[in-house]
Amino acid sequence: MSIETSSWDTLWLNVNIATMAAEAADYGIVEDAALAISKGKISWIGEMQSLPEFDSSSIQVIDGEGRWLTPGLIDCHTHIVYGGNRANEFEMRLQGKSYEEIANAGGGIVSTVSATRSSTEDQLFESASKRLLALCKEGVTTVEIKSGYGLDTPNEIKMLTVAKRLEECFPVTVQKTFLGAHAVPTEYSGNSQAYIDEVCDKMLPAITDLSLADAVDVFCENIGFTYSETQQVFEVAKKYKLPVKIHAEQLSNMRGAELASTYNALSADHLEYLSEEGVNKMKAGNMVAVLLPGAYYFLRETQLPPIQLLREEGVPIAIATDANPGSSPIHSIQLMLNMACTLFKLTPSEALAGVTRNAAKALGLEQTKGVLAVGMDADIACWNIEQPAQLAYQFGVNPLHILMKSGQPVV
Ligand code: DI6
Ligand code: FE
Repeated sequence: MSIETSSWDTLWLNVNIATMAAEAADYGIVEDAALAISKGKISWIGEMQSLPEFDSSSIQVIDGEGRWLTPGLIDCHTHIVYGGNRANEFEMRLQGKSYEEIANAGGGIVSTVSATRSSTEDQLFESASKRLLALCKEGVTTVEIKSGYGLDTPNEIKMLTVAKRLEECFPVTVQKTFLGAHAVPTEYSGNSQAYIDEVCDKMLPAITDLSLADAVDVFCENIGFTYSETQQVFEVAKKYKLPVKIHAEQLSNMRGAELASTYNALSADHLEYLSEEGVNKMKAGNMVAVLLPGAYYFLRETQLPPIQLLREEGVPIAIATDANPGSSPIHSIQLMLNMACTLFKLTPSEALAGVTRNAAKALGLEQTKGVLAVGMDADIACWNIEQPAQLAYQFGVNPLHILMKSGQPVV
């Protein structure tokens, strides 16, 4: 079979590749390999010895010198657009107050809502830029960003507009998620049903009109929204043909993941208190389990998600930062790789799949991202490592060598 090399515009030589292909064992390794790119898509992958003849005068050739390529990393659950910070609540928790107690006393999410409402779009853009830059520097090429600190129509629109601007200004794909049902704002205190009506009848339609959301999320929790309130939001999302996701079983078992499975949700996230029934429903619903070791760590949670059960049932596991000011003020995907292994006992290969292939699926992007294979987007990270397990094993020295977005090196 002759291979069409004339369309190639970029070629990596002398690399080892962790393709993360689903059908391959472990990392899907191709050693001593080359990878060609045509117009932002991967057009050839194989061993150096089977590389066809090519015209080097018209191709940008990059000698990888034995380094490793992986798919660009995907942080599939973040809240990086927000005003202020909650270091005071961190101190309160260290003095013995729980996350729930602080939330119930008027702190928590609603305190970030005040700071976000009083910030201008430019101020939010500037603070979120720093957080996004930290992620990109660690190899992230796709990020999900949630709203949920505006909690009224103009402020939710402001947050999602910032997320959209970030995509325009950074070499990163941004998936925008509407999380209007994150907390009950103070003006609706004690009347969560009226707030849910506002989310369903006003906010979601306005945001859909502006095409500002790729998905809809709900915080289903005793300090968030009930099973039936979550259901109401999901019904409206379904009407607008928006995929749903859920913050579920983080602090208690509300059967949120089960509910989400009946709406073909992309993912259920957190899941420390997920039951066996919940695991089975997630499997039946073809959902991704997004685990968030940063929140588990920062809240000093001790209840582990049912990892072995998820693994046995073949529910894909993704890992994300949950970067947010309250429960995970952590903007490091590399640290999450390490924590997924140390705290959740994932293998380094499972952890890497969690920020590549399975994270893509959690965002509905599995047709184009998360795996290095012919036809996929050329979002590629090149690492100064000797074996892929090093990505999860070490932390603090950034091994990223070159990051590529749609076939273009990122500066
Ligand atoms: N669960 C979380 O971990 C974040 N949101 C949520 O629903 C925390 C948000 C915050 O505390 O500001
Ligand atoms: Fe979250």
